[in-house]
Amino acid sequence: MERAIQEAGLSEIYEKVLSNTRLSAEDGEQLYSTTHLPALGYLANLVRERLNGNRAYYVYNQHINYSNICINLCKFCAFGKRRGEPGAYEMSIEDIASRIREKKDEPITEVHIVGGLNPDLPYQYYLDMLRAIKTERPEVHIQAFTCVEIAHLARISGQSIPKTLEDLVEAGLGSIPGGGAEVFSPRVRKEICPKKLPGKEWLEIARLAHRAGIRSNATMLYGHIETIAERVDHLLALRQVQDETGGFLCFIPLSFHPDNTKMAHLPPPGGVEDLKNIAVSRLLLDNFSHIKAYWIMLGPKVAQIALSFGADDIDGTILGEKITHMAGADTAQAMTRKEIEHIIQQAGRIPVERDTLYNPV
Ligand code: V47
Repeated sequence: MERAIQEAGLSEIYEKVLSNTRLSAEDGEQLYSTTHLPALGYLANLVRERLNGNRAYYVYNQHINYSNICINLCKFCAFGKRRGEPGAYEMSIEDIASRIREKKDEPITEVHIVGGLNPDLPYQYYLDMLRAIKTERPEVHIQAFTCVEIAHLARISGQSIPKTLEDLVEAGLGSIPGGGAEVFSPRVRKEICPKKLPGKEWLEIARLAHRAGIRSNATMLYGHIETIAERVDHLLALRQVQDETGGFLCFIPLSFHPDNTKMAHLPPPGGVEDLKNIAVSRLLLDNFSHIKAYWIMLGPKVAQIALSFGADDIDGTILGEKITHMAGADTAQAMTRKEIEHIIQQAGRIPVERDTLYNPV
């Protein structure tokens, strides 16, 4: 492999990886630009195995997308709808409680909740949702509301972000999912999600959550109009916050699904782009313990290969996801524990069931 690394012009980066030296923005751009995929994967895998050995994590989780009615209507999103539009929906607290009840016999440890910015739902709805889930399943960890939703909740409650977070934790919030980050670049946001919370504010909410002791995830939506430099800036902005707080649990590159969106004319990113984003994020985000290959978006086959390109986590059973499926994902709605363990073992890794905070279950 050293010969391949040399031929790829990646020897200096290889030396840095071996000596655990932080990579620069220029290194990041060079890694994204390489066409030598095996050399890139080899470098990322060195870091992956240094941090996580041969383990590949998964979580037994259930997804709830409580409403798709949204005031942002981002161009890349097929999930968000206006009220009254065909397909628009809003779950009642009882609907949500009954979804939790339906799965009570399954050993779920995490409930993952993301929704649109619904202008009609009151602040109390979100607190009631958390409490209702905790009443049904007191032991479950609730990972809910992206930084974008947290900003919306602070706005409708008329409170500060820290006070809003305090209320949510008191009602049962355990941690915050990584969505809404998209690409932080103002140029990209202006084009694809002009109404969404600016990137700087997303980062500030993550910081405030971490300071309040709430862990969160981070994502990047790639494969649309963003440049390589904008991807690298995004990753380095996350690395900076992680240096300050250490509060991010994992990073998840999200592969753009164009179907049924206002950007449906764009081709979806291919498998090479998917693997590059896993590998480069593993190499640049030296202070993140985990990189997740989100199988719902990558498909189980690419997710499985990603376990040798830097990823050490494959998300989980994911009962009931809607956001990716409305944008044309042809993956299943869920995987069983047996299926997940099988694809991990086939990749030569050891499956480890984890809870949300990466403690082995
Ligand atoms: O912010 C929306 C993305 C995110 C599309 O924290 C799309 O473990 C691709 O938060 N193509 C929400 N992506 C989902 C989310 C999430 C998902 C998986 C794991 C975690 C975690 C969090 O989904 C949005 C947006 O970036 N998204 N539409 C689309 N067409």
